[in-house]
Amino acid sequence: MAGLRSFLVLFASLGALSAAQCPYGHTSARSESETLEKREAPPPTGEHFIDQFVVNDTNVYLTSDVGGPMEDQNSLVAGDRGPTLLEDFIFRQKITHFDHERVPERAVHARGAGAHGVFESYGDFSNITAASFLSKAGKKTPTFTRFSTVAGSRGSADTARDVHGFATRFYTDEGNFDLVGNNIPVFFIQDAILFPDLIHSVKPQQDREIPQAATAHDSAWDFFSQQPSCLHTLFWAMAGHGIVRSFRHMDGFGVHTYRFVTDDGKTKLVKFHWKTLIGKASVVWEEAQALAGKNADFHRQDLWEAIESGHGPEWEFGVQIMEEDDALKFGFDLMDPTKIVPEELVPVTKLGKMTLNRNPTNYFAETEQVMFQPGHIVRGVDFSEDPLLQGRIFSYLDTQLNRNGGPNFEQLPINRPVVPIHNNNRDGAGQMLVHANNAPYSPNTLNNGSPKQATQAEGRGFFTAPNRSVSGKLQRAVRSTFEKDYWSQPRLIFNSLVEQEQQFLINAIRFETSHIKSATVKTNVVKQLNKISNKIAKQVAEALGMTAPAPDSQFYHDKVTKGISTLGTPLLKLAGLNIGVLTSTKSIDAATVSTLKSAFKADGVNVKVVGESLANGIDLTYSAADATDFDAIVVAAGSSKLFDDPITQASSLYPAGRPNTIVLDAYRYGKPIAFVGNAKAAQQSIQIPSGPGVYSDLKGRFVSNSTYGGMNNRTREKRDAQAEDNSVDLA
Ligand code: HDD
Repeated sequence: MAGLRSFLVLFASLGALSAAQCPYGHTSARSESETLEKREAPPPTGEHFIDQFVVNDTNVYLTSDVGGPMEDQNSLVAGDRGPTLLEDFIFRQKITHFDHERVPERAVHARGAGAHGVFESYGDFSNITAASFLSKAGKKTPTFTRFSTVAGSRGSADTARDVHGFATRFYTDEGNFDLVGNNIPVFFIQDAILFPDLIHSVKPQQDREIPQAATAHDSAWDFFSQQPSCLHTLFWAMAGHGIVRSFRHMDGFGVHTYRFVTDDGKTKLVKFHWKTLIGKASVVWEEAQALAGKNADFHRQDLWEAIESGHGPEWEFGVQIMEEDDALKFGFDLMDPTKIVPEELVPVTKLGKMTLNRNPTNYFAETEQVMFQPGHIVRGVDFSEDPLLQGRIFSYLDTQLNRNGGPNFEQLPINRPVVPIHNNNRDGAGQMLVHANNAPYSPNTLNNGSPKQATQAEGRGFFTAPNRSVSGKLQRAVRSTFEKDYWSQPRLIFNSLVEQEQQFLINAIRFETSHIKSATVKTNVVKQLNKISNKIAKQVAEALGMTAPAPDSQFYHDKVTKGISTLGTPLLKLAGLNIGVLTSTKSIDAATVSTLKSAFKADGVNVKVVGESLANGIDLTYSAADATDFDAIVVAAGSSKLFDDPITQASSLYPAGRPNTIVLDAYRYGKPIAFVGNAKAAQQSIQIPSGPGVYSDLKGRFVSNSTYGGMNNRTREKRDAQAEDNSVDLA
């Protein structure tokens, strides 16, 4: 079985506070000096800060909302056959609460999943930032991260092609810092005032609310082709970054340029990065579409299961650091969120690591009620003049007032910081605190001037970078320093993809634009694409039945950059991936199933064994199993009869041809497939050609005869060299 594990190596190369510590300090009086001191983060182990709010319903009586024990299974009615009485407060309370269970979903990023985690600093970075969570090697800070798609509503499918949200809150010992980013390092537009236009264009058509969670329609591409700043983000989304294998398999970006500020006020311009430690991976479009019907919760489930199995995803957190004077040095304005700074020019300095290690206890209380804001920043981090960021600082608070019906949502368990809150904000719907200070204003003498003003020099107050200054006349226009070249960087992205990904990207645009009805929009799209690449424009035009345009070469170039390709980057870990072993219940025993599973366990790989029935330790029946359940498939010895003839050999326990369909779909979705022992006959009978990612049995051993579907040549060479050592003995 040791050999079995080595198959995985080959596959890899393919591709808390206690009650006394209440955050608001209202259960234990704190001395002034205590609250003004620098505070330590809550202990990273032991009780989680959210635990103090968790309700335990074990072995208790049901009560009303105001505490009296009662029964609530029958409403109070008059006589045997009479109507329900208005007096029935139990009925009214239960139904009223139910009627108000929903809050407005997020205007964008409505569909998402979240998890708690911990961030650990790699060092003392006080030379670049005063942020306390980066002040010491090994310092741990609790986090909560929510991943999302953008356009779809709350019930839409996870695998819709879309930009993915990657929002993380650091519960630091100096307050909450939210990094509300995406898995794509750029954004569609340069000015927040265009956000409603962008979102109205990508959301479903106004009259029939179709299509859901999709940009394959006229208005989206009308906007994209009229607003060419969209093209760069669009190219990332049309490549694999729009259809990720899981949230774990994607990087994250702060997108905007921010500032780091030191205690003495020195500033640097920074761009934030999250780099996945599992490796980037995406699915192919055919599988994403199948998943949208077969398992709309695919990403949510993957995240949940990875954390439950102890293989919580990890990311390294880093920054590209640039000087204030460098703002225009790279050929564009660093305040322009439609541009990346290639890592060849400014490498990413790694600052720490985040591990997600705890699933929410209650989806609504935590994931739905978490209110991220780009405006939640801490001492040591400051904004930049990026007009998109400036607008976001307003929008999130505004939309959250709408979602929560008042300003006290920051007091909800998932939103409150892990440090005490002292200020003169008062009252409002849902106020949860009992403020004792009778002088809720500053300056005051009646409460000895407290809460005191914390400044840069005293009380470790937040401060805006002293270097920031502006001058000039008021204007309503695109900034003169914003590059008018919207095409060179999308071309850079395209050039940096491996060949198969380039074709996937073109196919994605072909799919989307084939849904456009307006001839004008189609023409405009092809014109824009032609400014990026004539090859792309030609291939799209061909699918649309249009004449291919002549090259418009002003922005053509051959440069490439790293960090863009998904298929060209080997996976770094296998944890949480699923292998399906197709077998026959008749030819396998429970001991073999169990040995198979434990052989993969050390790598965190789940093995699901598929058979005709659930006897002998089989996990899934052929009726229930689907290619989308697995990242790789092993057609095991003993199963070959199931593949011989879908009609005559089909078991009455599953629909005719089902095993064949699973293997064929896996092949179409680019998953590695291995045929073991006498299953080689199955490969012949279902006519899967040997080639990239298809492994066949040679002398009882597996040898790679090529690569994971979609691998590029560079990694293929390396992998083929490893093949001899990666033989597997499964038969
Ligand atoms: Fe936004 C939510 C990311 C531009 C307005 N945005 C939201 C979320 C993410 C982002 C990840 C979901 C947070 C969560 O999980 O709760 N948004 C971005 C990024 C942007 C961006 C990376 C550009 C760099 N957003 C942007 C602009 C505006 C908004 C320009 C408005 C002017 N975004 C919103 C919002 C949302 C939101 C409507 C919906 C729910 C919420 O804020 O709390 O206000």
